[in-house]
Amino acid sequence: MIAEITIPDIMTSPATGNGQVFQKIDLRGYGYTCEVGKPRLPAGGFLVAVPEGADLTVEVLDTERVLRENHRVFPVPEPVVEDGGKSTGERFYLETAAYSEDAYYPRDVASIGFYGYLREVRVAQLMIFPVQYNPARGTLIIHKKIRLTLTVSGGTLLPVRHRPAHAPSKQDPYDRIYGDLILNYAPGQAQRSGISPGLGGPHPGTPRLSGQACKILIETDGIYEITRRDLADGGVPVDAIDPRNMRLFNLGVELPILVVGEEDGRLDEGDHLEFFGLANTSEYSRTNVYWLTWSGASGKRMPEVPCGPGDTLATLEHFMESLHIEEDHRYYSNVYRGEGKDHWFWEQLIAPCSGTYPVTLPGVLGGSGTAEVRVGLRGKTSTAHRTRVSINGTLLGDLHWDGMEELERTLTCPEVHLIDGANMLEIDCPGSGMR
Ligand SMILES: [Ca+2]
Ligand SMILES: [Ca+2]
Repeated sequence: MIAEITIPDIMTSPATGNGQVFQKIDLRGYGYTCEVGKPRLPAGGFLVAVPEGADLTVEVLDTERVLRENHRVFPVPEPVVEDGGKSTGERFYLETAAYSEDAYYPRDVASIGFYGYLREVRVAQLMIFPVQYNPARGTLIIHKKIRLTLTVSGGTLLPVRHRPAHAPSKQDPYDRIYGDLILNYAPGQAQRSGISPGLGGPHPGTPRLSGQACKILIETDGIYEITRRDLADGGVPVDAIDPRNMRLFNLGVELPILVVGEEDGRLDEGDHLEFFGLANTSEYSRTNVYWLTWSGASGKRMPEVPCGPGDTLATLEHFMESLHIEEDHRYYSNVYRGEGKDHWFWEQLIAPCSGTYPVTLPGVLGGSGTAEVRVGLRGKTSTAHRTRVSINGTLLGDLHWDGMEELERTLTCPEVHLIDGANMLEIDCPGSGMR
């Protein structure tokens, strides 16, 4: 598919920061780049419908461009995040290294952003950056017209959905909305998508029939076993299906499963499938959706590895063990550079303040060994931080760090300081003033 995008005229306005004069550059209908401290330039997002499992690539064929000199573009300000994770303002910040580079930013005029769903239509985001800026030379390239080619490769992981009887077949009331939002939308396209609407039951773990697939809803991490009876109760035609063809999907990606008793091609009493499921971690729901299908090709399976103890191994007297302790009580939607990062936190500590966390360690040897204590912290202000980590009153580390970044630090702890049973970990924030 070839697309031609005409860019409206840019608008510039003066702005000051740290006593210096900059220009803000705006384009009607466009947003902005969002890398804090780097030049703030117009960015546009367009949605392109793509089949299930397909990738979209973009190549710029040519552009009509003009060059402008003597510009100093205003940088993306740093958000100020206050209690509760809400952004309450912004402050000027300029990344000196980015502003001394002799290269155009953003590097590409077009790129592919996220993949997602607009109700039943799978879409990819086409990102357009019509203005590029070379900070070292102060030059702008303004692309007035951009011709590009979009290529779709791969596709259709999930089977085409069998529409339920009540669904309208001709006029989709959302067609007009899709048409406004999706570059290549053709009426009726939503019906050809492989995604089924929400036919699942309200009870987590209960599979429900939906055409040639059933939906499995889970709320906690763990290994799940689904028996022939569970599937029959959910309406799956257990006598008619070949368990070798069972496939499990999450977010359009097939996951390996274990199907016990599938070799004979029949799903008998006692046969079952197992998979490792993860809960959803968003602010809105713990429920994650897994799709089970059973038509077409054979599915991905977990490899089996023989791991008998053998007869040459000595009996272990002690061994290393890891314990992961994490509680998620507070959700912050606005986490600095938070894309793909943990938004759930145990507790907020505002200096001067300290928190204590009971830790049960079963079977501590109490010898001359060394344990590792790894702590994960996240700065909430752009100031300096000081954090002291102790266990059972023994100081393990005095950490000095800066900004709103994540900090993961591994500290060593002589085993003699650990107790077989109840231990107390302390995180102390005396305040940066003591630094
Ligand atoms: Ca069987
Ligand atoms: Ca967490």
